[in-house]
Amino acid sequence: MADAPLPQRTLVLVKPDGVRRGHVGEVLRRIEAKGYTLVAAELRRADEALLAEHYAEHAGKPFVQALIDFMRSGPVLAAVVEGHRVIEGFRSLAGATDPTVAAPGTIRGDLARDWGTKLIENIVHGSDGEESAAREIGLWFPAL
Ligand code: IDP
Repeated sequence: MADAPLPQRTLVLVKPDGVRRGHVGEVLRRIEAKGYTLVAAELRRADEALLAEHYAEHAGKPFVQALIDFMRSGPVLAAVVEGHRVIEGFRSLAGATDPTVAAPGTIRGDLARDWGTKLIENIVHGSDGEESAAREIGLWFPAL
């Protein structure tokens, strides 16, 4: 008998704009409706050190401090989501980084817009590869 495929995990964050605007339930609903499994979920206030690590790949970019400040502006819902090809699948649910061009039907396309600020506020984060997923899950949920 063939081995069952190993489930994959990704880190999802509902960013402070998503929490403030009441979209936590809608984001989780879409994840579950798609058929993925929630492994952990917690409303958290992230500190500067965690966020600097989380966004280490953006260190030095002009928007990184504004991004960290925004991510500290209120609670975030951090979640670990599991399923075959979930990293790619959640990014597809999330849509393009820029909510103005994110396709309707996606989380960002349906729930976010450009507010004219320097920072792109786009409701959710999802890990962008297996290596970053493992690193980010280790940062946010060290006990998993
Ligand atoms: P992603 O979240 O779609 O993977 P990344 O390029 O990893 O996009 O960027 C991380 C986050 O940084 C984005 O979700 C967005 O909030 C913010 N961001 C990315 N590029 C820009 C930019 O050019 N200006 C302002 N904010 C940006």
